[in-house]
Amino acid sequence: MITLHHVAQSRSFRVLWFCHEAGLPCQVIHHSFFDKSLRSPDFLALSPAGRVPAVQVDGQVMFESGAILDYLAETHAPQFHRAPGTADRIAYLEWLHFAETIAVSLAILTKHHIVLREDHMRSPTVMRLEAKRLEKSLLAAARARRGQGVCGAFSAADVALGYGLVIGQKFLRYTDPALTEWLAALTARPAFQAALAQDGVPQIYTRDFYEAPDD
Ligand SMILES: N[C@@H](CCC(=O)N[C@@H](CS)C(=O)NCC(=O)O)C(=O)O
Repeated sequence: MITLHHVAQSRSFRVLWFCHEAGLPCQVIHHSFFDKSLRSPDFLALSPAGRVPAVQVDGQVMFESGAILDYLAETHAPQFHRAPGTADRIAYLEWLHFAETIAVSLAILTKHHIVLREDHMRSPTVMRLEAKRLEKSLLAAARARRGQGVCGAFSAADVALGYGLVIGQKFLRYTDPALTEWLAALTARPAFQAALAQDGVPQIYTRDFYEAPDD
């Protein structure tokens, strides 16, 4: 049994989704960004910077979503892993980690659209620039797909990237078929739908779309 410390719509969704893909039993502990529970000594013992996800698995504690997916795939779901020496190993590592390149753009956009509440703190220029960078990154991943995923058959890298594609819709209107077809394929997966049903009450993105204001 995996215990997942989770906040709805956050990167911990990657782990929740992966557990459903892999059929791994997972107990979800829902947290909030607003009640200081992520700053409690108990939580900081699991995740030293107070971030989600954190998991308890195999008698160990882990933080960092990419590392967690890689570990779970390697140890519990080898069909979603690409081991050293296998053909897709390099692509697997590249895209698993590139998912954080995408997540950095999401974090910047989230900060400027949502976290910074006063208009004078927000930058429409940063909003537009980062949305462009996000689109380029998502297109790079979308065009790397071969069949079910960026390493051929579906892998942990596709879950990590897929979270970025799903949340990216809050800031970008997808028109390129590479993005719309990828999104449709991911969101049609039963494991994605099962994870979504368990995600919890939206905490971060309460609107369907965040428009960059004109200067
Ligand atoms: N690279 C880390 C990022 C973790 C992270 O920043 N998580 C965000 C939610 S998406 C968080 O917990 N933020 C709370 C905070 O910054 O205090 C990962 O992928 O696990």
